[in-house]
Amino acid sequence: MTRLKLSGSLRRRIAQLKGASLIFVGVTLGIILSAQLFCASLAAAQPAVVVTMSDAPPRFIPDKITAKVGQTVEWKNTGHTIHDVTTKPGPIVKADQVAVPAGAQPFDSGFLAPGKSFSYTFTVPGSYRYICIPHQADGMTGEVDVSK
Ligand SMILES: [Cu+2]
Repeated sequence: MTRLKLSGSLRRRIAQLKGASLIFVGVTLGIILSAQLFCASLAAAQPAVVVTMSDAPPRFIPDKITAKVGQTVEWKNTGHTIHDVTTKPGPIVKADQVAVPAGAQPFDSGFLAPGKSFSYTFTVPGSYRYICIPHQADGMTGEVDVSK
């Protein structure tokens, strides 16, 4: 095996290149890691499921979804009229039209103007049935089945 005889200046240049490439690798890894962390935080902030609220016909799309405990569902009013999401029985909402599992608090978005949205994070597993108050007579109802 023969070894190349390198001059001192060439050795120093190679050492400099090695140092520079190590810095490059370090910076590249740093960029990749921070991009991954950024994506992970985006994923955590994004709802598990998005349900749109449409006008014609008045519907929740999709009207039946599943979610895991801790996940957030977002309802978006993509229509041109007011919609709402409620699991709360009241003067207008009959008790048998809505349901939440034992131990869960009913929720109500209030009236959502076009373009507005409502998010709810499910913490109790079970079956949730909700309606849109202005369009309950039109069959605008939905269901979320939440598993552990
Ligand atoms: Cu509606």
